[in-house]
Amino acid sequence: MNIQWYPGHMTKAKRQMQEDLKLIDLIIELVDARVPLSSRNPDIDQLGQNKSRLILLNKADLADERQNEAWKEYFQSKGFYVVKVDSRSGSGMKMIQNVIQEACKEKIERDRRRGIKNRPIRAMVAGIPNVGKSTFINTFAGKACAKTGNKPGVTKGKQWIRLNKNVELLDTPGILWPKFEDQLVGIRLACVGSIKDDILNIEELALWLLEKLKKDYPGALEKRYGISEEGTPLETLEAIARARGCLKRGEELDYVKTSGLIFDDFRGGKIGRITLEWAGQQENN
Ligand SMILES: Nc1nc2c(ncn2[C@@H]2O[C@H](COP(=O)(O)OP(=O)(O)OP(=O)(O)O)[C@@H](O)[C@H]2O)c(=O)[nH]1
Ligand SMILES: [Mg+2]
Repeated sequence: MNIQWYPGHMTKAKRQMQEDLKLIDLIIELVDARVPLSSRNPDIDQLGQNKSRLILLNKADLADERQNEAWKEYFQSKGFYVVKVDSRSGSGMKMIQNVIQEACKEKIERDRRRGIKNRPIRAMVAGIPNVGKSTFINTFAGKACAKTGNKPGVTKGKQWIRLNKNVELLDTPGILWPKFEDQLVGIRLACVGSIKDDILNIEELALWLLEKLKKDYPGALEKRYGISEEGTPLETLEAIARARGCLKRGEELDYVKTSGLIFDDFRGGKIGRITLEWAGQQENN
């Protein structure tokens, strides 16, 4: 399967982010909990040197809870602070305030030693497209936030959102790109809906997902569609088509329609809480 994906403005966005990073203490990096490595940008660790780092496993509500825990440990072992969140419901938000203070304790201490009082922590939200940056900012900042306007002495036009007296958020999220040269990364991102459907072959993608689900989450398809999971991925796709009456004129099975239905269900969490990339098991992914 060949996923062609040419994001525009990539260099420009990276340069913009490099500029923005000069203004901040902390990077809040959102990853998709269902594909925590594939949804990261390979440059961010290098770009983010010398910054405090917080990884949010976003869309944790759609991912396998056992894997959420495993990924949390994985990233913690690499030196990141980590919080599992559901930005839509707001679950996990309360914890973040405390974790931010903890992640920036060196900066707070440095300020204290220099006699600087109450300088807020400045944070930036970063992540690949569709990972939930806007949803997170809206939920986290909530109604209580106020835009603090342009700050004198700082690059013109930058808006800061004051979350409370301790934290300010740069209001333009840093948009990054995943490692789209890697086919499997592309496939996983397409499955979770981070790459537009119309640039890939949805039937091939559905067959990949069905095989994956049967291997890693046996019984999930059976439960959702009342079908047997025996047989090839194609046979499973056909069984789902029949179970859901996805037919073209003349009783022919409609593979495209069936594939679309499977992805709607998968992305909406209706097949269960599923993680497509398991921590510490590269060979299984
Ligand atoms: N279930 C679930 N859905 C989420 C969560 N966070 C975001 N979403 C959904 O994911 C989709 C993308 O969210 P956005 O906030 O627009 O993502 P973004 O990163 O700002 O996207 P771009 O601006 O395109 O880069 C929306 O449909 C959100 O409702 C979450 O924690 N759980
Ligand atoms: Mg957005």
